[in-house]
Amino acid sequence: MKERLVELKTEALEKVAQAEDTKALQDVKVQYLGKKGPITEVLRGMGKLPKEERPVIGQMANDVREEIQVAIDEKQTKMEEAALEKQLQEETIDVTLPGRPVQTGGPHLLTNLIEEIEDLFIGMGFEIAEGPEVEADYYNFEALNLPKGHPARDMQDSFYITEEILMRTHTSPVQARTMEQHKGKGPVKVICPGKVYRRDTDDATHSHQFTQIEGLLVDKHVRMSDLKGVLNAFAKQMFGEEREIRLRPSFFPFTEPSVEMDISCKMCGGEGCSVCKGTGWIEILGAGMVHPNVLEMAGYDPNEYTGFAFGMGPERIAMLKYGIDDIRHFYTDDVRFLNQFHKA
Ligand code: 2NL
Repeated sequence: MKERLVELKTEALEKVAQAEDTKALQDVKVQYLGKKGPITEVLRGMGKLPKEERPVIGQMANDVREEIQVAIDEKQTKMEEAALEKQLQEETIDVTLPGRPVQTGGPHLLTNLIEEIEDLFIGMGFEIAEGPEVEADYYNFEALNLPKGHPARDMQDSFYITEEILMRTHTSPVQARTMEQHKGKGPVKVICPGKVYRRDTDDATHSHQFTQIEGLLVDKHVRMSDLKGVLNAFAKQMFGEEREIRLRPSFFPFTEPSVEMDISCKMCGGEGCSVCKGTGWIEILGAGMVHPNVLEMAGYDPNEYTGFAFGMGPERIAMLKYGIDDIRHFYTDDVRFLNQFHKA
């Protein structure tokens, strides 16, 4: 019986050593230490032994049982440790790896351009004024010397909401409101940036929604030369000290006289090229002396007060400045376009 027990022990320990996973180890345990296992069998057969041998064999069987159990437990612990070690190896995080780049947004190029223009005029003592995009017909047209039936307020060209309310077609109504608030007293010195709306079919040069910046100065003794001085300072700061301006006669219903301002072309230095279409000059904005009717409707005495006003299109200026060939780029939000104007 002793030999049998030694044999069982050797066999069992061999199998423990060979077990490659927990399942195999569990099988060894059931096979050798289970109720129907060979050691239990040895213990059962002890009745046939001489009395004095029973405790010796009993002790030996228990020792063998104990030894196998310890071997199984040790192996089990080793396996668990190995599994944990493997998992730790596999899940190691390399903290020195560079991070994934985060996509960051930023102000739209028109926002940046408008703020740049605002800053130049703030530097000359102007204030920023804003107003509603859904506007009364009165402020959008009537107060700007465009009475009902005037050919320049074509119903077909505006988004009307009711007969008296529309999407503003320019930012001039903000200035009309600002003048009204000053109750016939000067000075008024404002810059009005914002979105405007026209009923147009969108194409490379037209958009049903775009932006505008207008300026207005009303006070006693304001003259055309004041307008020219302010516009000249603006043009030089915005486009470069070497630029020259010229004013050409034009027409707007809300100014008299009216002018258009050109700046000398930087591309060709005035020689004539494709940007200036061979003229050496590029049109930048429209302006003029505020029409007496407009002053009067806002509550000013046109014999006492005069003013100048101007208006420009940030899209047009950006297109000239950056060589953008399609106005729709500003509004289709293609990041490949927008990112080119991302400031660091
Ligand atoms: C252009 C021309 C202009 C004005 C806008 C204005 C506003 C008031 C009174 C008089 Cl309240 N005038 N604004 C004057 C002249 C020209 O805009 O080409 N804009 C893109």
